[in-house]
Amino acid sequence: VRPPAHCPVVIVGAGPAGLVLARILGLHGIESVVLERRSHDHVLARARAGIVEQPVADLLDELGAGDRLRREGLVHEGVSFRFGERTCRIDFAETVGRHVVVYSQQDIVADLLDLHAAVGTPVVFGAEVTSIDDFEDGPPRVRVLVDGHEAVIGCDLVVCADGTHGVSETALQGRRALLRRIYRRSWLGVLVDAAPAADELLYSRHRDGFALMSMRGAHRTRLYLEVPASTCLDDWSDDRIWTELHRRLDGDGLVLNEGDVLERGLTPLASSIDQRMRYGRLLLVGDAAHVVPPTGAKGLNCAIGDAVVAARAIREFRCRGEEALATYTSMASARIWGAQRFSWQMTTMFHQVDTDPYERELRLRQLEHVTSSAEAMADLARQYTGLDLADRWDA
Ligand code: FAS
Ligand code: PHB
Repeated sequence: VRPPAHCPVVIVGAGPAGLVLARILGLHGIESVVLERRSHDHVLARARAGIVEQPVADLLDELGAGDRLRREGLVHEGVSFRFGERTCRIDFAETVGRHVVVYSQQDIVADLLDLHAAVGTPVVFGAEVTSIDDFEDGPPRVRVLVDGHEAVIGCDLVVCADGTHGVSETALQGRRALLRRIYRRSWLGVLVDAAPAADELLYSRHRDGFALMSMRGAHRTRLYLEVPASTCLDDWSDDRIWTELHRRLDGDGLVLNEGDVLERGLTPLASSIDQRMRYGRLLLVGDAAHVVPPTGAKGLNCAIGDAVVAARAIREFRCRGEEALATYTSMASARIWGAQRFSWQMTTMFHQVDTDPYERELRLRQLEHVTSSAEAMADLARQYTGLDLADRWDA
């Protein structure tokens, strides 16, 4: 697929945000093109998120990309927190009548790409956007390199769904209203060829650090260890990883099943938000606009929530022009700040984000508080299973 010379909406990035946005626009008869710098195979191979909030799973269904998620995804009606000598289960169904679906981000992206191929949305792989110009005052020009050839695409709007360290960072250099928090901690994540040792996720606050047992279907376990941000992956042999995982997660009748480590990776914990998600005719969605630590399983879900709001702004723009873009940031920010706050709370409760003894005790008491009553657990369950999307895609 070659990029067109002009397209009403250019979307940079074929991640969840860009692909959901292209689908919603297509259903409203608005033409877009998705430009993705990586190959199709690379995009599908990237190990990322694994938890889909109920409202997001329902949205994917409505967009026609939910069949495999419903067939193969695991519906989870609770999650367990272990801290001190206690293991406490948060019952989503009992408290708020909701659930989450365990289904990988790679599979969501694969399902969306299949759908786009079936309906003919132009998704151009190996297309690196090298610059975005003229977006502040009028129709943007998007410069893209495809197979070594440079092309310029004229458009009415450009949406940067290019994740962290994408071209939007360069295009907006020095103008961004960024707030950020660095935790000096990372997650060492492994995908293991062994059945999960329990039916639901287990978040464990251990004196040696946080650990999480998740899963990818009934036969593969996804496991994470809190490590210092300075950690070098090469310093962690499989044996060392297993020793630490058993130390932090075994107990209360649970013993992890060992198996071949199929994938490993490091993800630094960071929070950031661009308080301006719109710059003239350039909109930011997903990780390009904000990042959260994965502890709250919000990154993927927030990115898809942005796409719904951006689609609304684009539809309004086509009727009312520039003024319609003015409300984009405020429409998106309530849900984004909800995810920021919840991710920060989950991260600080479980991780050794500081060495101050008072802070450490306070964070333990916070964990005790959120599991101390039915009301407190209902509040946590509501946030974990998903804040309502800010808008209806088809309204
Ligand atoms: P994405 O980063 O998914 O997609 C951006 C796309 O833009 C990429 O395909 C990139 O190749 C493309 N791109 C960038 N620059 C471009 C250019 N100049 N031209 C063309 N294309 C360009 N979230 C969770 O909830 N749970 C997790 O466990 C979790 N683990 C993660 C692990 C890692 C290593 C990372 C990096 C993130 C993780 N996240 C997790 C967060 C993650 O899921 C993101 O929130 C989600 O991918 C955001 O989706 P998008 O905003 O679409 O950005
Ligand atoms: C995952 O399965 O990758 C996962 C689950 C829960 C989280 C983060 C990641 O909070």
